[in-house]
Amino acid sequence: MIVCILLAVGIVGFAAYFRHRLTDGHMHHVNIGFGIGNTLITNENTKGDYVRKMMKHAWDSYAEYAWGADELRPITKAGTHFSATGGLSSTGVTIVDSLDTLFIMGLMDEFHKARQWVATSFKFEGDFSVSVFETNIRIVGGFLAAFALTGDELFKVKAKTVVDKLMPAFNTSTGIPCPTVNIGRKNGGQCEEHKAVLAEAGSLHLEFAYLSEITGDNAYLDKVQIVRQALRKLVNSKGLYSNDIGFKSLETYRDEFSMGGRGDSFYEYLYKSYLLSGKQDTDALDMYEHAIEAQTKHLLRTSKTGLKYFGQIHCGSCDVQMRMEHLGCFVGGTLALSARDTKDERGYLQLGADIAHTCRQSYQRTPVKLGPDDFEFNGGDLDAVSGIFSVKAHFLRPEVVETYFYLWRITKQQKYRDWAWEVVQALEKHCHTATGYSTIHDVYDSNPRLADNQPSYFLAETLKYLFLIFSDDSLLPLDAWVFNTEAHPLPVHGKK
Ligand code: DMJ
Repeated sequence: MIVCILLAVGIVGFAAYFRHRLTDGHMHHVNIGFGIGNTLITNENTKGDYVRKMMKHAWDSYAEYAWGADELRPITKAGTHFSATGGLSSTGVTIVDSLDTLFIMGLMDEFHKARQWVATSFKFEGDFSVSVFETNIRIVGGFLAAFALTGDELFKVKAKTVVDKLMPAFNTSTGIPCPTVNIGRKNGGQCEEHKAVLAEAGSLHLEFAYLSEITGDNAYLDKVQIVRQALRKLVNSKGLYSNDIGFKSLETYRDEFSMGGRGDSFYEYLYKSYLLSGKQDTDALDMYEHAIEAQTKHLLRTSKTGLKYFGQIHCGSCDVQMRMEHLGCFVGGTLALSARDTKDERGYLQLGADIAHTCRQSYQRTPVKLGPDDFEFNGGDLDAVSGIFSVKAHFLRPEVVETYFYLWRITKQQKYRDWAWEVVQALEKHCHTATGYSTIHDVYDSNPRLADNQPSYFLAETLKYLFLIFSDDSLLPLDAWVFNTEAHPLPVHGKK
């Protein structure tokens, strides 16, 4: 009886809370799937609430010391500039990247302050070049998710304004965009680079497709369809895609293959484009399955101690290097998410779980219980630890907790929540400062030096995935929302 009363009070309170949130200010009601099972919002003692406090601390510190700058330097207590999205001036990347996390966590005062800044101070103009990829995943993705969650037209307008300035990058002979574009010049200026990067060219589809959907203008989708068809032609006889590709002519510059940086989100976007389209885009699924099959055949290795990982190839005649990057850990989640749409559901799911296990080992085998940026597999006790040429820093990246998130949602095995909580504790112990969270120099140092950077993706992705792991599945259900590679949720076609 008491339980029923408490439950009823909780449901009413919870519903009222979100009715208030979703109808506040410029927003109209949008169903983002909050369910009555989600008690995290009102229960102060939960792990989800704890993660929300981490977000508030990261955000408040940014707001106090770096407001309007791209990212916070928590030790210097100053703002820093991220040239990939803003040339010489800042575009408030942390603000735009954080909008949806603030909203999802119910940090509404902070969200409204961020919205106000977007309305009055966000500028994307000047005679400078930006990275098409970084601008797309962080700024465009941030605005689009904010629009999808709130229905606030301001965010749609901002997303369109930014993408329209990226469009000249696609005026190449292949349709593959120039990696950077001068946003101050009508024709985009001279494209100075000679080559493009697979992950960058291949990680535009979700945002451009959704922008076409909400504006009714197919110009955006058309561009990325052309990119897809061009990339498709670059596959080699083994079914592998090189990370170094041409955009002036269809060619590959170097046989570099990996699931890590420079390749990673190309694979992620193939599957997620299928998902976002409401499973209409079967071309994307087909390319994804073939690409995973080829990567599995030619790059997947099992270490002597039984850890599975995707190795890397750096030249045509080179052997597979026995190393993996933190960035490549995302694939455990994508494999798990995609499993049921593939011809080998059990195989994909198992491999996703194996990658999660390997990536956790890279965290477990350090004194600080946070993983290095890359690690090697040399046999015996040296598996999944950094070598002499590895980057031993921890950059507050999301990929490992991202994989825990998908595996938790899909398998419901408690260990993924436990592993995520281990990460929370390690972050608190080693990266928490009085003024935000900091990357650290060396995860093999039990008292690591702080590296003085709080990347925007820590707020956009790492904290969001951690929060969602401890939330109910009805908060952004995976059959209705697709997360872009910066963890910005976009609604599945036909579900909203
Ligand atoms: C993020 O900006 C995105 O996840 C991107 O796809 C690659 N890596 C960073 C964070 O590690």
